[in-house]
Amino acid sequence: MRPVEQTWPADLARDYMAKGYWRGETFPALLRARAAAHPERIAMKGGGASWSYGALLQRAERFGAGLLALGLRPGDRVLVQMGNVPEFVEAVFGLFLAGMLPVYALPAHRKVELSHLLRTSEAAGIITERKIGGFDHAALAGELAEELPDLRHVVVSEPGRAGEGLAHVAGDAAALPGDPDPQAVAFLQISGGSTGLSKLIPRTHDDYIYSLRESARICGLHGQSVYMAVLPVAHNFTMSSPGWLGVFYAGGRVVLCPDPRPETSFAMVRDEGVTITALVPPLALRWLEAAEAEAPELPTLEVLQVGGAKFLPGAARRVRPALGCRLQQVFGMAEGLVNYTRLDDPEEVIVSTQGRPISPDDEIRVVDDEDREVATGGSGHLLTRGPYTIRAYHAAPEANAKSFTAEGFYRTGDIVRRRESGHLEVLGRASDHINRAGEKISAEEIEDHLIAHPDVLDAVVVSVPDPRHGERTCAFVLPREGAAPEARVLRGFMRGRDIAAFKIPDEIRLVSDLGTTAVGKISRRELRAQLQAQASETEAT
Ligand code: OOB
Repeated sequence: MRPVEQTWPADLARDYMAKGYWRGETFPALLRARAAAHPERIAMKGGGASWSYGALLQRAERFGAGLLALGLRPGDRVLVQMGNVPEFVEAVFGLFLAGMLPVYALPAHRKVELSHLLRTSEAAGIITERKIGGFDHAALAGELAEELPDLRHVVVSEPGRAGEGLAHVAGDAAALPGDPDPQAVAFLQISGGSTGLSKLIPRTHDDYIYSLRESARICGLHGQSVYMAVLPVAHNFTMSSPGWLGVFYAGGRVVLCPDPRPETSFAMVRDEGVTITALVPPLALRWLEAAEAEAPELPTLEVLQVGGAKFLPGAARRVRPALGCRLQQVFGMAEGLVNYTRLDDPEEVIVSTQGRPISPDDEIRVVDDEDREVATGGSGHLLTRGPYTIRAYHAAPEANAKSFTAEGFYRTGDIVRRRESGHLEVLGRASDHINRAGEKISAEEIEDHLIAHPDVLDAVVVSVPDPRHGERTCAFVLPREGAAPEARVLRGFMRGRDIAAFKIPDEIRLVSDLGTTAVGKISRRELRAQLQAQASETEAT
């Protein structure tokens, strides 16, 4: 079995320790410390269950020991595929306590993605729910176990008993191993690419706990914070920015929201006294629309985090008036680097940037196509390295050669502009510019103008090959409920916004749906690729 490693150069590792970033904390020690300090405090509620820190530790120990009793060994990789249920957290901490490495899959993953993740990680086990959203995951796991010789154990969380789904896997906590090496890999996260097959991201105890400890501080978390998990709990944003792990770090409470619709979420915010939650932009737009219609009373909600994809300034400005809370933009990646707008940043910075890095030692380079540094204020490719950004994917030499520079910088694939203050604006992906007769147009800039129109809920702009301009712009527009703005009207509206004429879309198509990706966010890169193909196809016929 190939070892899972993640190493930083020795001198940097020493520096990160000396600066107090890496403190030798580990996940087993973290949960034990919280359970010792606040045994009775509620750590998590969801699916009818309510667990104190003491109860969570006890369950995780019993489950982890149960995995050892089944024959799994410390060092084994175990894929976890579950919805937003408390058993997910029990399983993950059970694995940590047993010295095993969780491999995080999303509920939407099916055979192709799962078998890729299982093979690449050489996973010895899979933990899943019998059914998620009607799909039979137990049957699929069984099928995969027949095909993959490494996959020897299938553990199925049984439905119908609040928080008791994993109770049948139990062992004696005395069998658990000692604390792991803080610089060892704790788990494998998956890369956010919404197309193709994900790469595996090995994160260590030290590096990940540094990022979530600082995230908790930046987000102002404390023992009374109540975080509502709406997005999938296995996604890096929900897990550690500050996510449920950051909340546990701070000794607060996590509540799991069963479905992301505004009605359900608003009721949960009220019932549970939620202080902070995190959304992707399309969901944030739905919340804004609902809140503007019904003006819900959400007095406990202090912070709404929005991230994962670009949240356009026009929408960002509506958060405080509609929801009565502060907005925090989060621009992160499972590979490491996370940027936050700070809670006390000026409004203009909060609505129009995607924040600045967590760490003073997050090195940021903005470069042109030839890797030459671009002056502050100019736009370019974002490269980064630092105390919690990986140096390599697991078992992916080709991807590593493409994704990391010789000096160990990660090529994020994002085009950004860096301000004097260090705040970053995400302008798009490397291929999201439209080059119209030599004029570069940022798709997002045009989308931002379009969504400023009261009849437009969302918009995606792509380039289409054009005989005259090389490329021209095509805008797919999702109108608000009941609206059907005419192209002529939208063009007139955009002209009224004092922008260069070449930025007015050449073509505007109204659509009833813009589609979503596996994590439930609209990945604009993926969408543009799809819509671009569609637009070019209809062009050809
Ligand atoms: C988060 O992580 P991933 O790994 O699913 O996706 C990372 C990519 C980034 O490279 C960027 O292209 C995009 O998602 N992205 C954003 C963004 N946040 C992420 N693009 C524009 N604006 C933003 N605010 O998506 C993720 C991980 C941790 C925290 C938050 C998000």
